[in-house]
Amino acid sequence: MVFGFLKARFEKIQKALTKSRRFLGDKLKDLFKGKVDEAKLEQFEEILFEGDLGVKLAQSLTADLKESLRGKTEIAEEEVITFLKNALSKKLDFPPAKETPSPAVILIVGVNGNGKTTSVAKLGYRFKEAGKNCLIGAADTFRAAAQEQLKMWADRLEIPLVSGKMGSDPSAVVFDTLSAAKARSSDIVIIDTAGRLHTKTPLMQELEKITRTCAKVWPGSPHETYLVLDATVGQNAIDQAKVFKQFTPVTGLILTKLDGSAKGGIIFHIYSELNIPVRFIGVGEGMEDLEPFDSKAFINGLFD
Ligand SMILES: Nc1nc2c(ncn2[C@@H]2O[C@H](COP(=O)(O)OP(=O)(O)O)[C@@H](O)[C@H]2O)c(=O)[nH]1
Ligand SMILES: [Mg+2]
Repeated sequence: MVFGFLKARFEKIQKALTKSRRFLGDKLKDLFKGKVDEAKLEQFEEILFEGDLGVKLAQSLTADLKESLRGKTEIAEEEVITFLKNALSKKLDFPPAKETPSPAVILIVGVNGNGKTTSVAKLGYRFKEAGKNCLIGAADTFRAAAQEQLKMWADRLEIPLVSGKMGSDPSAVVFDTLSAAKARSSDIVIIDTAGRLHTKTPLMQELEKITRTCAKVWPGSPHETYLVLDATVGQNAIDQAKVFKQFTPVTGLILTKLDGSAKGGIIFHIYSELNIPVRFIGVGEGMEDLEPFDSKAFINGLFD
């Protein structure tokens, strides 16, 4: 039973990584058929770079591979893959996620269209399945469509929702949500926020106010602030994360749309640049399509 569940999870991740695998694992396997020479090592670096691992990481992994070859001219492709799997898992050496405390407030932030609202719904589904009493706060008061979308999800999931008037101060919605959560003794509160361009300072300051409001109404909250990044945008995700990190303490990342992305390698680049752990990955549009990030399953999925 447990084994069947793990297998299903593994297959889901495997499937979501199909495009990324074609871009990385499959290319490397092809490259290392036959003799190894300098040109191949250069191509190795190029493939890593094109696989969105970033220049620095591509260079250092290539140097490490050279070192481990030590003049050998033949190497089985499996050896290169094993080398790379080990080297990559060392690059994601962040501590595994602790179980979310209960009660807890989870704040969801990120750029428009990255998948915040969908991730709120997916998290709600997960926690509800785990028997938690959830409450969702609709602090995206910017677009009517956003509120409707979240309401639709909340209705489907049968999770209560607190929202505010269109155009009202999102911090006021946060205040109402946390007050309601206390009154109803909710276990998990998930707060959706408006998409903000990381380049617009006033919007980023609004985020600071939201975080402050959380702490005022519920000391110690938000317990988690997840930044939602879209895996299909590559390098730009790193620029976004850098700015968000300045305005709010980001405790983890949700990397969405891996199912449609060839840029799964971005995870290594993001962590090497920002030191923020990836906590969940989005592998589809449905409420069940969110998986806790497991570096081993992820790395295997990139190659096998
Ligand atoms: N394929 C895929 N689509 C996703 C994923 N997460 C979100 N989406 C889609 O991305 C679009 C934008 O998502 P939304 O949650 O509205 O983004 P928001 O603006 O950040 O709230 C929607 O069409 C979602 O269905 C994912 O993991 N995989
Ligand atoms: Mg939204």
